[in-house]
Amino acid sequence: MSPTVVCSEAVRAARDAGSPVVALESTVIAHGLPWPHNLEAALDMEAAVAAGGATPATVAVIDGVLRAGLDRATLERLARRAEPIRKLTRRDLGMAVADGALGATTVASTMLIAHWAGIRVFATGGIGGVHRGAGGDVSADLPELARTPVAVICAGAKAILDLPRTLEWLETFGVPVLGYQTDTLPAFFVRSSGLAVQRRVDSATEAARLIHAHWAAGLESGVLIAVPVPEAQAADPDHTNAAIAQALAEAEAAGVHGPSVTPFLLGRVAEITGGESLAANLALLRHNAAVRGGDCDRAGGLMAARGRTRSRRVPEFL
Ligand code: PSU
Ligand code: MN
Repeated sequence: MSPTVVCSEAVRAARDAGSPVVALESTVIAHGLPWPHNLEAALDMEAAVAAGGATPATVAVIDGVLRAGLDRATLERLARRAEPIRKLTRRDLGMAVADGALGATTVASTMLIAHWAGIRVFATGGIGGVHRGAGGDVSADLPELARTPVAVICAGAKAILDLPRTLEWLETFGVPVLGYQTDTLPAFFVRSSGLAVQRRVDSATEAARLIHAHWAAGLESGVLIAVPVPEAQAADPDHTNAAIAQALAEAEAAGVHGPSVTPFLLGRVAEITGGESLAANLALLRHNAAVRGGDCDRAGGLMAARGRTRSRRVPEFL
């Protein structure tokens, strides 16, 4: 039995009609971006998904209830941060429900809740991964990708991370990494990390076919579809790398650790680059929701599989 996820009327109707739904996360709203850009990004992503013909389902835990599909007032509540908002990953969900807490969901917990709600596709910015250095900080996003069958459209892993080790981790744990119109893993604010993806796809139809094949073979992991930031808003790699180095040194000096690391680094990189990284971040979020949400819909196949997600095995939809 899956736990109860309360879907909005629009999400429930779309899901029951077998029409496309694309999940969106809320940590990026509550912890990843500054006000008011965060609200704007949340609304833009929803609008982009809708423009592609799919129904957006932003995921969060609202007063202890797991929700897929939020109204505008709730998005604004998460964006304004007038009250404490937890950053919830897999381990935190039970406690958030027990406490009736307000919490934003990361890539990991959004995948999980999307899966429980029967949603197969999720668009976000950058996934978490293996952090740099010897501290052993590995985002819970990675093991979630290894165990939960949701396709995650992203701009690769956040550039503040150790990207080669993140890619190795995904390989070890069986998560396919598709490059959307690219041969290399995007590096979030910039278009390429220089690291080869497992496989390039040039259309959503091709991506959908491979994702189906993965699940049809009985594999139950997620799949990454990595989309480079649009050229016009890509950040300068030298600025970005210098800002990341400075932010990492500051985090170390200030003893920042645990779930605070990622919000701290993203915030400092945005400040140090004078908003250049922020512009790239906003652009890639919108782009991932727009291009891919619509394309997955037109590709059709991924969505056709969605109704079956509540059974753990998805063998017969090819
Ligand atoms: N990408 C962004 N901004 C963010 C995040 C990703 O552009 O705020 C969030 C996602 O929710 C991701 C989380 O799951 O950061 C990873 O945090 P951690 O490294 O603590 O696992
Ligand atoms: Mn961490």
